Amino acid sequence: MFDLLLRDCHLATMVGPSYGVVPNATLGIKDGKIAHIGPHPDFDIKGRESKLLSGAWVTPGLIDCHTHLVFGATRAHEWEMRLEGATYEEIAKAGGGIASTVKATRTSTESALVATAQTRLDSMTAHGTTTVEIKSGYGLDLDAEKKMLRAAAQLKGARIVRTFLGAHAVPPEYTNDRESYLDLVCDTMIPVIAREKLADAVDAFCDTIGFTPAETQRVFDAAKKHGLRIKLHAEQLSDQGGAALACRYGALSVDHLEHLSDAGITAMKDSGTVATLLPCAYYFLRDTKLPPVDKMRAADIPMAVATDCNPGTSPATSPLLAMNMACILFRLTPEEALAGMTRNAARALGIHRETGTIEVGKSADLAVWEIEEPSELAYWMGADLLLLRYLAGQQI
Ligand code: DI6
Ligand code: FE
Repeated sequence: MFDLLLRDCHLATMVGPSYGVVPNATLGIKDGKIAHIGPHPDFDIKGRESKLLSGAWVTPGLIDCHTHLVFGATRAHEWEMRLEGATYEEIAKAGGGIASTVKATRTSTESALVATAQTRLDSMTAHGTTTVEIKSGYGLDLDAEKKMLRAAAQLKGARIVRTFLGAHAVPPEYTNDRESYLDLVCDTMIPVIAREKLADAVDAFCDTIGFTPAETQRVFDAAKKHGLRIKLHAEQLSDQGGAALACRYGALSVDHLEHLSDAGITAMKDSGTVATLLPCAYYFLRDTKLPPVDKMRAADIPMAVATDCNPGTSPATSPLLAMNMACILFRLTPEEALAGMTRNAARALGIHRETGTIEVGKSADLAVWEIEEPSELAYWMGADLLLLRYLAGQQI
């Protein structure tokens, strides 16, 4: 006896080619897990509860594997400045950019951070997200970083995976002493975050307005020493060789990658590290340097797609919009875009044994859609296609 049966649906399992489609299916859920995949109708199968989906499509719940969802205030005024010609780097150098969000985040209460992030998360989940990764990195001191990570854990309606991004920017009080800020990140913050289990992974921003490869390496050494996984903002605004560096440390993912070089591709090939593409940030910055998607595909590098939701470069919440942009701007196929928001996003978070595909034994994290074929998930722009969402077998 199953706890729940989803009957008369089509499955895009994302296992195998062509979306891993199982047409006319019955899906059985028990103890929060996918327990049965079979044909419809199937009169022998019994469930405590049964839902007739009348030909709707079921996919794995969407996984947004790169966001900065918790932050103090929007930066709409800077965006207006950029519309009038200022660049992201210019604004950052003039004390705006990440630094202005740091100010707002430090002065926000934890409950205010929870409330504003919850509103954004609600808009993500309304478009099918069941797992969201959330980075710190707007606190940049131990208390404010911990406040952000605690706020992230209080959000409701999705599985939350937390990443410590203390090396996002050098905070204003350390402008003339970067070395001491890195000491603080590596010798104080990372050990505390690891001990108090406030994050699963450590990320850094390796770029001209972020941290050098040598500084990034220090952060990675500290993460490794304290048993935390590694991710990296790499090759977003310039080529620093960050992807190759992260691969040497067995990173879960390297993210952005617009400026990834051939050497970076070679380093990523067969490394197991996922390439996370963030087309909404590319769009919002009016970037023109495309990530080398053809070369990634040729090298069989798994590609994930995420919103990068943040106040400066990507005020995006819809996973479906990110998929659309991945297709239109980066020329992913709709199937690659969906794999990027499910199977490969799970790998980018190291949770692929639990979620990311529809397979017996995995958590019943599912999205049910009112569409005729799975490519429509990347095709519509801003449509409300979601009918139902399940997290570990519970409708939410
Ligand atoms: N790259 C990004 O796109 C975000 N962080 C990063 O390192 C932007 C963060 C911000 O501008 O607030
Ligand atoms: Fe980011």
